[in-house]
Amino acid sequence: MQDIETLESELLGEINNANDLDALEAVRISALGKKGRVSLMMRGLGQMAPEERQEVAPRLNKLKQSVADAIDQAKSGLNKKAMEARLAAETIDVTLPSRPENLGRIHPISQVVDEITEIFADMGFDIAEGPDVEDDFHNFTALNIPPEHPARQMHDTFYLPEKEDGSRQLLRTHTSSVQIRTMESVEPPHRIVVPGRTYRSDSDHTHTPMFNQIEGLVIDKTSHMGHLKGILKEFCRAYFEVDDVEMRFRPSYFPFTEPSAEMDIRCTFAKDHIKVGEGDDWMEILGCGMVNPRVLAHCGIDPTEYQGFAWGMGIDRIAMLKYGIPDLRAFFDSDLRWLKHYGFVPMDVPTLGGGLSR
Ligand code: 2U9
Repeated sequence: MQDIETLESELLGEINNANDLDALEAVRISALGKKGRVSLMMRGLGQMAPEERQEVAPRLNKLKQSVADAIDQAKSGLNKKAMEARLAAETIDVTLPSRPENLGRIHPISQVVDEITEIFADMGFDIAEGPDVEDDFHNFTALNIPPEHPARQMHDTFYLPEKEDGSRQLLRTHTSSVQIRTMESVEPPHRIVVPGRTYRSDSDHTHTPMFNQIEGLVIDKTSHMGHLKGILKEFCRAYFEVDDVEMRFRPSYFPFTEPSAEMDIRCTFAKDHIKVGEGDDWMEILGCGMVNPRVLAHCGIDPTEYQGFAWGMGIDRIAMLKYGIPDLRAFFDSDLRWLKHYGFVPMDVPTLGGGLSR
């Protein structure tokens, strides 16, 4: 029988020299496996005289234990080394610049919606959304547009097929139905902006059957036209990225607001885009007014306790104005060359601090 101490130092040497987990496993099998060198020596105990066995057995057990411990220790060392090598090979340098050119482009309408909602969110407004398919009550009646009202014809509504009960759903003609839904379901005060798609059966070079609007609503106990003007001025300054904008309010009529006004801003029309805040021209950008008390009553709000204002504007036109986009219909053509030219890089998220448009 081989000398136990010599075998131990041989095996510990082999364990020490195993460079990877496979080599270590081979050493383990050759030492402690069924036909391994240590196992064979243990099997030899059976042939020994009792006195000899008493002397050799504890030494063999010690050998087995020390080899098993050394293998365990080597194994955890090799595992650690393997993990370190993997971590080094798979490291991602998060400080490297991104490659936004591969991420496509943000459509100018989405960019402008992000810009406008950022401006109003910064003033403390919530963003509200609602369904494109509406019922008559939320799109018309609640907004003080009863069935025989001429505004119903003006809206050139798209209707869905008649239901069994004779009612017909429709594609919302403005996003105002979302303010109605908010007032029905949430207790006042309200301070919301509502971006969304709207639909009217109208198509020429300045109208598309689907267009985008953004509307705002403020309802509490003391809100008045002065607050409305202040909010809209701040909006124009931020959106057009100018220090000051002169505004002009002209009396107007909408069934859902009383009094109502249309707002113009001072500008000059340059060759392919406009300059806001200077010049001799005026451009209408939105309609607004104090919410008609009848509208509040339709939503279960007591008009003797609450009051407020609302405004609405078309997004497509103000996107064209800001970014010098000449043709409205190109917005909806899905032409990749157009999108590459007029679209925005995804990483340039508009923020008031970082700049809305760069
Ligand atoms: C509620 C009460 C009042 C929203 C308003 C306008 C005036 C307006 C047009 C602008 C251009 C629509 O896209 S456009 O054709 N909108 O002039 N919108 S006041 O008033 C509301 C909305 C909701 C409950």
